[in-house]
Order: sequence, then structure tokens, then C-alpha cells
Amino acid sequence: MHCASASQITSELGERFRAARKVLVLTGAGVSAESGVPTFRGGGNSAVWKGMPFDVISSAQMVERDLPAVWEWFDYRRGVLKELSPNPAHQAIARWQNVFPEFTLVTQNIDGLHQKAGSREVIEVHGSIWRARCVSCHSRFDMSRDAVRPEACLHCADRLRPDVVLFGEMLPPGAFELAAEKASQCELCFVVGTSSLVYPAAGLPEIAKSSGAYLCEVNPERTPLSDFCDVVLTGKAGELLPLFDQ
Ligand code: BJW
Repeated sequence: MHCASASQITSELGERFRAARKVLVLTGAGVSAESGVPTFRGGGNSAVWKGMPFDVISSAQMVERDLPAVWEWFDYRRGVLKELSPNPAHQAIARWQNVFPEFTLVTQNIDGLHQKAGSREVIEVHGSIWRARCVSCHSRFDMSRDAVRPEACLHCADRLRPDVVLFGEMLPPGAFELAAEKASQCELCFVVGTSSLVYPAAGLPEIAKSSGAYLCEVNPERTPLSDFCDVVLTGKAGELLPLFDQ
């Protein structure tokens, strides 16, 4: 077990953090782990809903086959998430938007905790659990706070589905392209709490690095990206990221 300490932030990383003008942060499920949100692949592949692994229940095929079951799974998760709060990692990242002249936050998370921490512009490459989307006309409906999920599309009356990107589905138009553009322009890129297994999001750090960015991974475990990074901070995001403010 690693204890987060300011000594992990090397002098080179500290210098780059202070000097950087364009910073990009890519987050994954691990950034919300300390808020109580289960990760997908951490903890022994235990993300299962009624006997179904998450890549079965969270799949495009399941939306076709059994949309009510998909809604049951997402309604349950919204109920859990409603009670949870951002942790010091979300809060540190929200502060950084006021520190750097150009700051981009890209998240794979659908939980909305970055916004709850105060992050203003968040590129959500995998959508949001707090919206529904019409399967036909693609109208979107807010389900945040106490908004009730509409039974059907208020415009065309067709079925609604969660506005999230399931396995085998395309990312929302423009989201990845914008994230990739920002990745190609940043000087410093943090990759926080992601197993770096799910593409195309996992390709963003590669774009950043090949365009000259300094790459810093924050994760208690090693990932396929670790060897590619300039520096790896081994530990929990909620303990490590606030150390940059000191
Ligand atoms: C901590 C911590 C702490 C713990 N602090 N860290 C190229 C090669 C191979 C395959 C593909 C490819 N391109 C596309 C694919 C297919 C597929 C894919 O990548 N599959 C791989 C798994 C092999 N990709 C797709 O299907 C994507 N679509 C696509 O590419 O469209 C084009 C296309 C269409 C059709 C055919 C072909 C191409 C869509 C991917 C959508 C992913 N959706 C999900 C589910 C969302 C809905 C839901 O929530 O139910 O999104 S899957 C799931 O994984 C979720 C996450 O956003 C995503 C990433 O997971 P993440 O965030 O990395 O979490 P974990 O759990 O994996 O890792 C947590 C990490 O945190 C761990 O490392 C811990 O150690 C760490 N951690 N505590 C810091 N305190």
C-alpha cells in the first residue's frame, strides 16, 4: 500500500505543472472510487447486475433485446449516485480550471461528479447517466436532481434510452474529435483513474504524448499506459492530486 506524499511529485513534474499553459486531464472510474462509485474492472471484475456482467447489461445488444432491464440497471445506479459527493480529486481538478490559461477535462465517467465539484466544461466522451435520449429522433431529456424520467420521447413518443455510450456504440458526435484536438495541443496531460483499456478514449494520452506533451498517470495500479508515461504517481487520486496545490 502506497502512502501519498508530496515527495512523489518530482521536481520536473512540479516545474512543468507550474509552467504549463495548456493542460488536459483524462479521468476514468478510479477518480470517483473514493466517492463510493464502484469501478468497472477494479475489485476482481465484480461489476455484475442480476448475474449479468456489466459489458452484457451495458451493451447495445441489451438495449435492442431488453430496454426495460437496461433502465432498471441505470435507474438503480442513479439512485445510488444521487447520494454521493465529489471527493478531493474532483475538487482539485475543478480548481485547476482556474489555474491554467487553457484547461480541458475529458471524462469517461457518466456520474456527473466533476460537474458537482464545480468543473464547468467537461467533455463527457461516454455520455451522462443524468440524461435520456430518444432512440429515434435523439432528443435528450434531463434527469438530474429530482427530474422524473419521461416514459417516452416528448417529441416523437418513441422509446427513450440512457444517454450513455455502451459497448459497441459510437461516441457522441464531436466529443472525441474535440478531446483529440485538445490532446494534440496540450503540454501536460494527466491520466487519472482509468485502466486505459477502453478505446478510443484510451488513445487520447497517446495523441498527447506523440504531440509532445508530458504524460503523468495517477493510479494505484499499473496499466498498459504506465510504461509509456513520463511519470507515474502510484496511489489514490484523492490523496495525490491535492498535493499539487501545496
Ligand atoms: C484509482 C482509484 C483511485 C481505483 N484513484 N485510480 C481498439 C482496440 C480494441 C477494441 C476497440 C478498439 N476501439 C474500439 C474498441 C471496442 C471497444 C473497446 O475498447 N473494447 C475494449 C474493452 C477492448 N470500444 C467501444 O466499443 C467504444 N465504441 C467505439 O469504439 O465505437 C466505434 C465502434 C463501434 C462499433 C464497432 C467498432 C468500433 C465504446 C466504449 C464505451 C464504453 N462504455 C462503458 C460503459 C458505460 C455505461 C455504463 O456505465 O454502464 O464506459 S465501459 C466502461 O469502461 C465505462 C468506462 O467509461 C470505461 C472505461 O473504464 P475506466 O474508467 O478505465 O474504469 P476501470 O474500472 O476499467 O478502471 C478503473 C481504474 O481506476 C483502475 O485502473 C484502478 O486501478 C483505478 N483506481 N481506485 C485513482 N482511488
